[in-house]
Amino acid sequence: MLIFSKIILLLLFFTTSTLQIEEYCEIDDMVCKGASFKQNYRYLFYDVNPPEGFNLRRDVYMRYAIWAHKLMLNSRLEYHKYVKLVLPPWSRLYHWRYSEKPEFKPWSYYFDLESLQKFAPVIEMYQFFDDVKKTGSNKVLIDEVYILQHYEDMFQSGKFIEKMSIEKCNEPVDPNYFYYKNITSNNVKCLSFHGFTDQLTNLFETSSSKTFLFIHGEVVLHSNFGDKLYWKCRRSMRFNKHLINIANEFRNKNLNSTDVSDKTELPEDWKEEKPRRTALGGPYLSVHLRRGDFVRARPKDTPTISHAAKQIKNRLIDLSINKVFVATDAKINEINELKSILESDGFQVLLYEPNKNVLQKFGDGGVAIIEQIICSYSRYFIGTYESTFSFRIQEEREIIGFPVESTFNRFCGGDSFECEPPSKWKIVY
Ligand code: GFB
Repeated sequence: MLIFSKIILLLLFFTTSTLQIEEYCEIDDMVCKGASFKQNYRYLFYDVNPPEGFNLRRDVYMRYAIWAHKLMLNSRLEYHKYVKLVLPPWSRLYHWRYSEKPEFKPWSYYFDLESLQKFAPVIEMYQFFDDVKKTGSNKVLIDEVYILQHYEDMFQSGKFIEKMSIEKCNEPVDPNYFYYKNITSNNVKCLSFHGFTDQLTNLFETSSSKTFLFIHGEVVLHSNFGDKLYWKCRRSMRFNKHLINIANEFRNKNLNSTDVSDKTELPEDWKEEKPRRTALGGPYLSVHLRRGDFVRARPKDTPTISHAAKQIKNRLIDLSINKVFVATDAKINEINELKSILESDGFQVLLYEPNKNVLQKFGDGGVAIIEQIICSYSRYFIGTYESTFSFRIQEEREIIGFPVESTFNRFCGGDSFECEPPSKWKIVY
């Protein structure tokens, strides 16, 4: 706005107890003064509703990573471009039963951090703390905390109108964040929100604060869902190389599957990647058979073990394949039941069983990723309806370049063999 044209925005150098005026930017000239300016980043934090699982969190990451990517490239003002998105560590996830050490796992345990950084200006939480320690403190007082919440009447009008406003909090305010005792704030507001990440840009660009935290980050929707930028960000989410190697070894040893024979080689650099449909996949069927809370919460869409076995058998016969790889959170007795039905019909059933080292180092999250990778390279995939675990496998298969028909398939619940097909989130640009 014009009224701002004479305002000098002060860049505030972050310390926990005091705020020092270090450098400034003139909005008129769009320039920043101060030799070490580039080192003085503004930090964005986000967190996700605690019960949400690993694979929804991966999607929420993309919303903020794309936003940070755009701030870095497109901001009106030079100083808005010096932004860092701080990755919330993986801790105390509801579904991860294996006692995880360290408790706050950095993203590099699961993803290739360098690859993420080629798309978005991300840093790990411990790297942020390293910056904080340089100020002589280990306490963090976040300048602006927004607890995002849905409008109570959001779905009543039937119209999608983007809006946001500071309102009364719907939930009690928790004074600590990310389960850390040394991160807090004196400036916490509840932000009722309806819309996409880009709507947050105004909030960021009209403030001189150095640190921002968005709690319930999942309330904000993708501004770029399904477009070229979306897929660029998704491609940047390559897994930790160690996990890829474990999955590849398993494919090679047990499934006669290699990238060369499966036509699934991906270039080292994903930046110029284009959509493709050339992958063949290894000579096995893969399935993601979600059990756990789905059995209770979604009985209509979740098959019994014997009905899942029938669907697997039919597909193996159609494909003239005799091996199935099963990714599942099923109980051991359910796995045994599935195996015994299929094996008695002469089919080979494979599951990934981690050794102690893998489990200790990467925990349940690492095991889940290894299974997801193995599913991503099969000739044909069947997933579980509306499971984000299955969605992420489907995205991976889109990136690798499989024919659409080999990817967007699901188990039917009840005793039916025909059911509503899954949404097809294809790469179409
Ligand atoms: O990733 P996720 O949230 O997908 O699944 P949904 C939750 C967790 O369950 C994963 C484990 O992070 C894994 O730890 N898990 C699920 C599996 N399937 C498998 C599997 O095939 N193999 C292995 N190793 N682990 C959401 C839940 O689950 O569904 C929400 O997070 C809610 O809390 C919602 O219940 C309905 O989208 O399947």
